[in-house]
Amino acid sequence: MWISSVATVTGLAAVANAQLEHALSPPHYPSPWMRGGNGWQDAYAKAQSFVSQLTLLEKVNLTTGVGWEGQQCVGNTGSIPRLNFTGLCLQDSPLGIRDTDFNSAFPSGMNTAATWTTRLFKSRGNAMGSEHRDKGIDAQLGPVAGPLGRSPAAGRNWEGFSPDPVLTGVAMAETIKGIQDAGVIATAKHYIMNEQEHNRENSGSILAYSSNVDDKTMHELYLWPFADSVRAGVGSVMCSYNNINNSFGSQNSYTLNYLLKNELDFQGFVVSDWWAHHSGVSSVFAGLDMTMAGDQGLASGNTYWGSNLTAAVLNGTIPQWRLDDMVVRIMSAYYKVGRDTARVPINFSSWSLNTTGYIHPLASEGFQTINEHVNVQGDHANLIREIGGASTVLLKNTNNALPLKKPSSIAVIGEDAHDNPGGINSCSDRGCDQGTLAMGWGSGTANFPYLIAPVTALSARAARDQTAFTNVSNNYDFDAVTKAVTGTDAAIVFGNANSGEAYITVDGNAGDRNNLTLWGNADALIAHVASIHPNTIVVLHTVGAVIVEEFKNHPNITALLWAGIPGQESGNAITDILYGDRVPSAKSVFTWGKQREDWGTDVVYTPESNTPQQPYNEGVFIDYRHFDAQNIEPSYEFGFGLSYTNFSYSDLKIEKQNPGPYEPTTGQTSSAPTFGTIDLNATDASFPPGFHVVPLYIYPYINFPIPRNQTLDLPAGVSDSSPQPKLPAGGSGGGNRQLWDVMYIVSATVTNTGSVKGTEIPQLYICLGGPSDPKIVLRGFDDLILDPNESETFTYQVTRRDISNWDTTTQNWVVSDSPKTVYVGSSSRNLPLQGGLP
Ligand SMILES: *[C@@H]1O[C@H](CO)[C@@H](O)[C@H](O)[C@H]1NC(C)=O
Ligand SMILES: *[C@@H]1O[C@H](CO)[C@@H](O)[C@H](O)[C@H]1NC(C)=O
Ligand SMILES: *[C@@H]1O[C@H](CO)[C@@H](O)[C@H](O)[C@H]1NC(C)=O
Ligand SMILES: *[C@@H]1O[C@H](CO)[C@@H](O)[C@H](O)[C@H]1NC(C)=O
Ligand SMILES: *[C@@H]1O[C@H](CO)[C@@H](O)[C@H](O)[C@H]1NC(C)=O
Ligand SMILES: *[C@@H]1O[C@H](CO)[C@@H](O)[C@H](O)[C@H]1NC(C)=O
Ligand SMILES: *[C@@H]1O[C@H](CO)[C@@H](O)[C@H](O)[C@H]1NC(C)=O
Ligand SMILES: *[C@@H]1O[C@H](CO)[C@@H](O)[C@H](O)[C@H]1NC(C)=O
Ligand SMILES: *[C@@H]1O[C@H](CO)[C@@H](O)[C@H](O)[C@H]1NC(C)=O
Ligand SMILES: *[C@@H]1O[C@H](CO)[C@@H](O)[C@H](O)[C@H]1NC(C)=O
Ligand SMILES: *[C@@H]1O[C@H](CO)[C@@H](O)[C@H](O)[C@H]1NC(C)=O
Ligand SMILES: CC(=O)N[C@H]1CO[C@H](CO)[C@@H](O)[C@@H]1O
Repeated sequence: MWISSVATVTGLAAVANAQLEHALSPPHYPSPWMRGGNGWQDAYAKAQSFVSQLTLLEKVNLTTGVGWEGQQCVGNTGSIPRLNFTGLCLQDSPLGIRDTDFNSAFPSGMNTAATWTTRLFKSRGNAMGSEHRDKGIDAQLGPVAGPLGRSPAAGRNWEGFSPDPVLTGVAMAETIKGIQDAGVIATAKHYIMNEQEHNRENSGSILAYSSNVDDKTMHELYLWPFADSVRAGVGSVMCSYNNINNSFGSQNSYTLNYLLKNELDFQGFVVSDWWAHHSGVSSVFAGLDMTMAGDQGLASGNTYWGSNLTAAVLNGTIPQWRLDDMVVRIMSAYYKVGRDTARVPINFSSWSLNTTGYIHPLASEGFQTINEHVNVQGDHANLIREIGGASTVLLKNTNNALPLKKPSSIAVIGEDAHDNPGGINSCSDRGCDQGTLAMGWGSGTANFPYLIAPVTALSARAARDQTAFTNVSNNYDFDAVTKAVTGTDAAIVFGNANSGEAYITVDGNAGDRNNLTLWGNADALIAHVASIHPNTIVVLHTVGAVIVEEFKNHPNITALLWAGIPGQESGNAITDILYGDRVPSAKSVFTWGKQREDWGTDVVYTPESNTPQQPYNEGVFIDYRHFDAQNIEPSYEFGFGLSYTNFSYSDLKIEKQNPGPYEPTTGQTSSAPTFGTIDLNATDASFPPGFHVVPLYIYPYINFPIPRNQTLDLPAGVSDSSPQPKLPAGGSGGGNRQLWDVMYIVSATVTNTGSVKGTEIPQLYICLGGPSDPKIVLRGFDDLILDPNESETFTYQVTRRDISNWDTTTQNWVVSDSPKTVYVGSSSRNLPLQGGLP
């Protein structure tokens, strides 16, 4: 395996210009070494002096996980006892700390995006970061921009933000800044095109699928939010399980070396997804810097790196400069976010909520205190409730059904309004669909400290108002439902649709959803209530789009709300909205099709061969770009959402700026530096005398003969440490810095024409004008809080990047000659203002 994967990489070099069906990834070597630019200078200097004192074994220790359940965290690197440096702790998840207690369960990424509020993106990041910091975690494994959301049924879309790359990019950047301001390394993942769960990993003779995408689509869609992440200074990027052009994410020299480390000038470290690692030497050269969980397979006891990496340096196959670059990137991320001052010892264990247990759980060794039950929640409940409400999209509201005004009676119907009878955390990694849905399932989860079910908050509110209250949790007992709703002022029906990560199957759904309808008979339940009650209010807790065309058109369904998966304050958040204590302001972050076929892209459930190919033939046309291009009318469009007030748009102004011409980055890097000297005497790399070996634990020591004269068919240039050319589109974090030159300042007046105070999300779209461009693409947005009759100016600075296309020949961004139009309005299909960009 070690050798054959090297050969695989080499084999890829031979083929070029293949079609997408079996596209191959071009080789790109050597792996760019860190240079310490773009706000990384201080961290780089500190990392250099730290790394310069390390021995070979100590350096290898920082690159390699100790193996599954080797230590307290979900991922742990080796340590440096000589310097009293404990190993790095990497911990899930993107919505709160996984596998511990006294933590918060935040709203999903998708909900957060639906607020379209950068302040909330960053506050959530900062709150999550501080919780991770106070449990002793070095790196939070989030946020997520892969999956982006190519297919609505894909299982992990909710962990990320939106299929729109700009909305996701802004959310990534703000979340990263929030996490890292709290003194914790953020990890942008899963890089890249990890767009479905089925066949994401090798299984028997069937390889993980290959996402095959053309260069233009890569830049204009999937890479875009990762560029924003790098620009925001993200410390770490996690590669994905899948292949990209038939080369694994963990050893794809084109995506890692060329795109991420060269063009985007990424200065932090690349970590593998857990066991997404498939080779030793070739992954090192392809740009991977840290392997997780460290073992080759779950609890396999052996590793591609660790002692194998030590051997590969000792036998001269891997040059010192490359190992040093891996370690200096890891330590630079550590210093950049201030881990040297923010760090507290790890005070929890992923593997047990008990106070005492094994520090090395796999080996059942080291019984001690493992969990101090540190309460890290602070006042985050308020923020969680605010985001929950601010992310609830009001899709339909007829006859002023909402907000509720002290109704004399209400009925709350549906299992999704009620507690999970087994308990809030009874399903491991939330792998079930019982009771109210406030989180999907998989590794992207956290334990709930508590979960306010809608029935709890709504019944409390009813008691306060002296409103008669009935409820039914059973989705199948229509007689009880009929009895409960009859004669009430309003019947509020809850339904959900769930999804998650592939390693858990729920009701036959192996991560990805099998369908786009509601779960557990909820569609029939809603139809039943609507057939007998003239004021049926429907609330959906779903992980993405579901088919709602019938609800939309049903005369008795007076209101329809999407509440997403809002986290621990779910019931309070929806009550705030239903009663008007918070005026809805959220906008849908995805398109609602009328039928599954409308999206044009879908999950592939059954591989067509042992090397499943996923050609992204649709190019940049996913979600609204596809609906617009094909003139498909959705149930609700991207960016749509109602309020309890109304807004008008006027007075579009476009001011052209003159930033000067775009200059491609030129010149060369310095040659690869090394830090300190390493001892190449193999005898010194063996286990020290008397060393206690923890069983199945991954170490850097050699206890086998070092292979020295194997035939390695390595691609050209892998070891080249001489100065390398910079890329025209590169040179700065996220790409050429002139891409952020302001070309136009666009402004518009937004007025609250209704009678209550509310927040409007003005959205700015651009038509790039070329024959192969989408009708419009989102570029900017804001959240304006307006009193009745109040007006405010929405301003957006259109950058060069905003009006550019990727040119595959020059490998750079270009502003085409096509006439460009800017649009401003309240959704992707309600754009009252437009003007040409001169
Ligand atoms: C994948 O192959 C396509 C078609 O040859 C090419 O345009 C694209 O740049 C390749 N991408 C990667 C990541 O290898
Ligand atoms: C490598 O890390 C392991 C696990 O933390 C530790 O036991 C070992 O002493 C470290 N080795 C060196 C050379 O620091
Ligand atoms: C080692 O680190 C721990 C935790 O940071 C600290 O309590 C201890 O004093 C340090 N020991 C030495 C010898 O520096
Ligand atoms: C080194 O890698 C080879 C090939 O994958 C593997 O068989 C071996 O177990 C590894 N060695 C160690 C010590 O993990
Ligand atoms: C050096 O060691 C590595 C790790 O065991 C091995 O994969 C590689 O083939 C060796 N190189 C040579 C030239 O034998
Ligand atoms: C937690 O403690 C209980 C009671 O001592 C024990 O039965 C259980 O196995 C422990 N759980 C873990 C994960 O160690
Ligand atoms: C109404 O809600 C309460 C609180 O969750 C629950 O205990 C009760 O079973 C529900 N009633 C019905 C009929 O489902
Ligand atoms: C869709 O899937 C859910 C969850 O497995 C299931 O409850 C529902 O019945 C399915 N819908 C249809 C129409 O089959
Ligand atoms: C609406 O509800 C009323 C009962 O109030 C019922 O008679 C009517 O059939 C319902 N309409 C539809 C379209 O189901
Ligand atoms: C390698 O190290 C061992 C033990 O430290 C020592 O005995 C031996 O002489 C060294 N070999 C060389 C070539 O320096
Ligand atoms: C190196 O190769 C030679 C033959 O080319 C062989 O005799 C020798 O055993 C090999 N040495 C090692 C350490 O594999
Ligand atoms: C054992 C240990 O170091 N526990 C730490 C747990 O976290 C708290 C607060 O974050 C620290 O103060 C403790 O030192």
